[in-house]
Amino acid sequence: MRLSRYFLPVLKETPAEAQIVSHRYMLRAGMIKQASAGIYSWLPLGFKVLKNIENIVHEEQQRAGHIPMLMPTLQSADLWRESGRYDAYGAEMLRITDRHGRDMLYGPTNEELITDIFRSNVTSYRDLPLTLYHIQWKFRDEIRPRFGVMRGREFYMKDGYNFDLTKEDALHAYNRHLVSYLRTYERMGLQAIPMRADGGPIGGDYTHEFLVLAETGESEVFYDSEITDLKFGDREIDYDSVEQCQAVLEEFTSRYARTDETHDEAVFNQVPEERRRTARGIEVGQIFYFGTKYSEAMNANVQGPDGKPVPVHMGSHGIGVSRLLGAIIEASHDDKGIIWPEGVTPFHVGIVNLKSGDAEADAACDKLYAAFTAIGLEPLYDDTNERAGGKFATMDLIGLPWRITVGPRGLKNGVVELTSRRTGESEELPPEEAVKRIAGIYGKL
Ligand code: P5A
Repeated sequence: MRLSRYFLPVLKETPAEAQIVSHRYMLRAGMIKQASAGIYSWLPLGFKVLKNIENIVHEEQQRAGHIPMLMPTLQSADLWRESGRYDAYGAEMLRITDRHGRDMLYGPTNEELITDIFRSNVTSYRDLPLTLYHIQWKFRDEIRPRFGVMRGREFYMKDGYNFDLTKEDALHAYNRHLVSYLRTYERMGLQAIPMRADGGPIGGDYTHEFLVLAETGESEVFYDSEITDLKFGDREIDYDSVEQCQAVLEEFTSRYARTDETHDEAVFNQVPEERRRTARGIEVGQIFYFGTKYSEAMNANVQGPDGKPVPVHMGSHGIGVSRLLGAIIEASHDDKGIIWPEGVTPFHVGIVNLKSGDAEADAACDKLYAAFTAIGLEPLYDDTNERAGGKFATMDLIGLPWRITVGPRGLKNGVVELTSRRTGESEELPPEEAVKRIAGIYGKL
């Protein structure tokens, strides 16, 4: 993409309404614009990152064997009356009446709708196990929407639902989700720690939240510092293996790690004092096992092996896709702007032309642009007439992990400058070498 043809409305001023760094940078980098309280338009740069995050979530869900689909945002109130949550959900639910006077709602989550799909189509235990998921907008009329996309009213969530014959099978589905979430967050450059939490309006008392440690996080958390040394890494896992998934769950949940909802001072005090930590965290996901809560209320039975109807065991599993943009920025920025991890960056590399209009500089930039495009990498090429300082400031703000600076002086010596956004270190090298280096970083050699 050439910057002269793009829509990147960066702001020079720091918006007064933004209290935390991720919100400030998302506004300044022209990623989002508030449409009304807690509701945002996703401008091109923000939309690109949102889609990158969504793609990682899709890939990891399908790697774990979960099946993608799409349910609507608007739901009928009747299903929620069956489960008893229409009244229980309270003021957070946005209720709508259609022209026929029918009660509708903008879905805050989808347990009822998916259970209805299941009971209408699945009748035998032979069709289990089954895990369906979608990535769709949700609405929760939060009393205090704040921090931009972190606590929105309209937000984007991946929500998945497992259906199993027995509790044991459903717990395997739970473990499988835990494993796939660890992989998912690490691919985004995040450490998200599973912590025992509370079921809230979703239900069930077996649930973990995934938290990214950050001072600006809304949750208070208590943990054994050893847990921060754990990495999932690039280990191969067989998602059908009960033992393998169980082993990962045990490895990642055996140390003390809880949110304030389930915190137990007496148990915490058994952790050696030097390892006890109290901190704040951003909740980027949550997994639940709630057994037959919805299947019993809504008659979602299958015929078991003995021919008798049995209610299915269920769980639901959510990832805060839009919140993740904020969480990643909170975890990865400096005083100049965002520093995107390679896994989610909106463009793979920035090209800064120090002298647009200079025939040699223009030709060198065009050549770099074509070389990256040919290997499937997407550059953002600043071909504008802005002065060098302004171009660098914009590149630093929007946080592309790598920048190539092209100017007549370097070109005379046959070199361009390659700069890492994270370390700030620069190196002069021939343009072909710079392309190779970037190609290697993104696994395109
Ligand atoms: C699990 C999937 C559920 O709703 N039902 C379907 C279950 N869980 S949850 O924990 O309530 O939400 C899942 C994740 O969504 C994100 N999230 C939000 N993101 C932005 N703004 C909000 N107001 C908001 N509320 C929830 C969180 O990341 C949460 O973990």
